[in-house]
Amino acid sequence: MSDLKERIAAGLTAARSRSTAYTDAEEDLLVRQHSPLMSPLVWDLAHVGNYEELWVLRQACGITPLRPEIDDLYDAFRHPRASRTTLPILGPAEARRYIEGVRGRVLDALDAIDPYGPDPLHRGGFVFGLVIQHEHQHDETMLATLQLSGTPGLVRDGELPPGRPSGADEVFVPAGPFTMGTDTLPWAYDNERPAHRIDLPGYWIDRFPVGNRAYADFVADGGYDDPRWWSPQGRLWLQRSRAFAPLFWISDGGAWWRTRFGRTEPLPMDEPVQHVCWYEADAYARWAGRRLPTEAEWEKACGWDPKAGRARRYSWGDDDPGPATANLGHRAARPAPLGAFPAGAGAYGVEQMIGDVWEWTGSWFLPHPGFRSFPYPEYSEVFFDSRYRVLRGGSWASDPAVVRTTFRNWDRPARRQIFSGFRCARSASPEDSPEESPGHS
Ligand code: AVJ
Ligand code: FE
Repeated sequence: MSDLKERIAAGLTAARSRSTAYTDAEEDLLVRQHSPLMSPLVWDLAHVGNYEELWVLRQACGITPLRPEIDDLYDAFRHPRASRTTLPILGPAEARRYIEGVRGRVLDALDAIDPYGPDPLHRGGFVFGLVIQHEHQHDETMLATLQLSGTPGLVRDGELPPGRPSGADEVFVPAGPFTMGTDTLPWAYDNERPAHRIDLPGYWIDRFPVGNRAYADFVADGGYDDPRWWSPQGRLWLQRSRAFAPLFWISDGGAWWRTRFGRTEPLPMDEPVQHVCWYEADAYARWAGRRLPTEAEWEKACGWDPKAGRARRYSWGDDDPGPATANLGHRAARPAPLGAFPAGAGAYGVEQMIGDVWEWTGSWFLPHPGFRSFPYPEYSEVFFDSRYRVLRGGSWASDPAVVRTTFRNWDRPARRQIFSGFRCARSASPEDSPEESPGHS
């Protein structure tokens, strides 16, 4: 097998071993509705296999459907998440048999295809990249479901590097053009394309994500009770949700605790805040006299290399993520402390943009100029309706296959069961110059 085909086979196996680990549980845990926001885990499992059948076997290779009668059940647009336990979906044993049957045929298809031929689904292994990324995205969703269910056993205490002191610290990104998006990454989604020039005014952006300590100051300052900090929609969300702190925070009157996969532990003050929705991120930023970065500001700070005049695949360069550059792939079931990855810094000095927590941006999820839907409009295009905010950078729960400078995630602004945090930014004033920036490197 070619190198590319070997990499694809390894990617398929890695994604499947995650799905298997997250669904290696009692039947009841897999079929139950843990939250109206989430599917039962057994739905995600068979949906992953059904997507793989649909795209690799049927669309790319013209193979006759294995189980056409179940397509409707696993179409995410037909049935809302909250209704999926009421459908005649496959049980755990049958779901496992089905996805294994699909996978065997997919490996045969991999053998047979020509990744250098003209078919855009085959070229560069695109359709395999599509299903590998899709499975990893659902694996992260399954982790969020497991977190909501309080299931123990998913805390992995993998080693993470120590943090370093991190007071208020921001870096300056001078005015100038950069290239946003990509034309060349073979597995990039349609929404990351095409590459295009954007000229940004100068701005300041936090070196690190906002940490629990800083966020707890906002809470202690009455941030959740002060309408000044909240957008009109945010005020409505506050009233309806009765939120008083990030999801999974518990107050014992004096100190903060948090629950994580069924464990209760003191809130680690030096970790990035996670499980905040867009409204909370937006309110914090206003309280701090700042704002959320736009998506373009986030991407430029993350990946632009002004000396080379090109975008890097990750903030530190094009090398694959490693233990010293980012916290990805469920090494530990938590974000790393602030300052843990100096080797992962971008050209302007920002750190921890890749991994740890998804970062809310101030931008709606909209198409890049020149966008063309590929291979189907339901992946991205149907969400371009200004009801979804963009998140960037991936979380501790994201596999490296679904994280890069150009990768775009999106969600409703009220969602916070995802592994979401943020950092702040502010526009530069005319007298700001690169020389004055303490963080410019
Ligand atoms: C990009 C994470 C918003 O989970 O709805 C999964 C990814 N698309 N199956 C989602 C996705 C189709 C998507 N997000
Ligand atoms: Fe899906």
